[in-house]
Amino acid sequence: MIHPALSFDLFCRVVDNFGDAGVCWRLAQRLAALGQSVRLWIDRPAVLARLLPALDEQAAKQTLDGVQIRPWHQAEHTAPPQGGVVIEAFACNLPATYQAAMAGRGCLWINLEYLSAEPWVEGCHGLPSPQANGVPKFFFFPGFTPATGGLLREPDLLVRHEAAQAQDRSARLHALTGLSDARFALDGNELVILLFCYADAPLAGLQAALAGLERPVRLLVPGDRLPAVLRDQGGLRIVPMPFVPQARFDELLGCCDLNFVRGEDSLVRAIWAGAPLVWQVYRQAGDAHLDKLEAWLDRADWPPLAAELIRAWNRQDDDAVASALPAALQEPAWSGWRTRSRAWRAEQATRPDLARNLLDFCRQHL
Ligand code: TRH
Repeated sequence: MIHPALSFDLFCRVVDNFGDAGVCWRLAQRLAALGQSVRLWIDRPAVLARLLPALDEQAAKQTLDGVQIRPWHQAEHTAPPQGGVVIEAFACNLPATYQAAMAGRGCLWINLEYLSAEPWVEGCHGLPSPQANGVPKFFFFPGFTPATGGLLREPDLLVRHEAAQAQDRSARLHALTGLSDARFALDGNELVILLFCYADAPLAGLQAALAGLERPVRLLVPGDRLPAVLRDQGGLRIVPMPFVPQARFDELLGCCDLNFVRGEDSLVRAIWAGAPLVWQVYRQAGDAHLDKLEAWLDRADWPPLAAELIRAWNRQDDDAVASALPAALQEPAWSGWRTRSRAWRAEQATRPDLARNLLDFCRQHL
């Protein structure tokens, strides 16, 4: 059945870091790739520009990858699309004038929530949220089970990962980072690890664990500032590297044997890379993030030594990381972790992606 294209207005307010902009930009691109008309309204285009270097952060209007990108304040004087979908990402509060104008225009209002593996998400996904202005509003939750909205994934992503694996890793890293080949002259046995974490991560424990391994390690650290505690020691070589554009972040993950990731978007992308990962959950008040972590560990069903390491990483426990990381990297634990990573990726990839689910949901409710 051929469906007419829908108009989407996607609102993104950057709270901190890159995740809000990162998730919204991926969703906007996916909806556009599915043939929909998409406007992305963002309050801090400069943050998006870090992920998307082609973006002119001063422009009043520009179209990239089929998505019209606009500064948030312009929405205050813009009419919502007649019969269109308004996505309020992460409860970001729509501009009041825009929200008032939605009534009577046949709009559908979607509250896109943060990703969580907690069981209650299944009960709340797709629930209506009655509004005073009469506009139908629904909660839409990303998630890891068929009873949720799923995870963002481009249809060719896994094929791209497979194709990259067939190419020489040193050459891929060189092409990706622009750093000299010599930095990536890897011997066959070398462990390549990506480190993308928050400032409070237990890096002293990481340093001790990696420097003490028999196997040589190349630790890639993207970003502007290298944490002082990290240094070349024993078989450990640190490679500070530039932050890569988001469009190439998957390639970076695909070059690594183990990915330390954080927040929301890099977690999902590391799952699709199919290699072992250590997730640092975004801190929340009242330690709510630790419930989120446990729920995710339950769902992912990692081998016990991997789960122990991930817990230690999130407790900022240097000593525990220093002992848990070498244990998780030793055979047979390491092979078990790699096998489970591929299996979980395959299981997740059997489901439609979040953008496809969202589009179907909107067609049903408009
Ligand atoms: O930056 P984050 O910590 O974002 C967080 C989370 O989304 C969190 O849930 C949210 O509440 C908080 O922001 C406000 O981590 P995240 O989600 O992984 O986003 C990082 C983005 O940066 C992701 O899109 C990948 C991208 N990235 C690059 O494009 N290039 C790089 O070199 C690196 C390291 C990351």
